[in-house]
Amino acid sequence: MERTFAIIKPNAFADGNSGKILGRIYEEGFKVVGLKKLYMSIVEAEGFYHVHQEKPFFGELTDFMASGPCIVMVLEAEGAIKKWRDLMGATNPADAAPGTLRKEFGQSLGENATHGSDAPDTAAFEIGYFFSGLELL
Ligand code: 3AN
Repeated sequence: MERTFAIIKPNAFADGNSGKILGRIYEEGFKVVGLKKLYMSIVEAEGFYHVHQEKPFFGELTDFMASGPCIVMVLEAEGAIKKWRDLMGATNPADAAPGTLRKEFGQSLGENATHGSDAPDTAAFEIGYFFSGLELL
């Protein structure tokens, strides 16, 4: 079993799509090991996305992630990292395949509805950034 870190981003939360996204998560067979709503500060968003700090879109990205509440989750499944990224679809909703979450709930490259870890080391960092061990029992 593998764990990955996922976010229902502020646009999807504000649009009232959290329930539909969670429904898809359960339908696809993930176990929801951790889940909480939070309202990230800019500093928290900058720390979370530190790998992108040199990118031109860093300010836009961190402003957006701190623009409203989101839901952070730890999902467990066999091959969870790839399985969740497959369910999310391509980063840009315009390129995402039909039936994927970003196609259905994303508005733009920035406001693309969901986040998912891209590798085991980033999953470990991202899970530990938002969840303590006690919250994942
Ligand atoms: P992914 O989340 O699919 O792994 P990355 O790692 O390329 O995508 O980008 C991290 C986040 O930064 C994405 N979730 C996306 O919302 C945002 N992003 C990427 N490129 C841009 C861009 N050109 N303008 C605004 N936001 C962007």
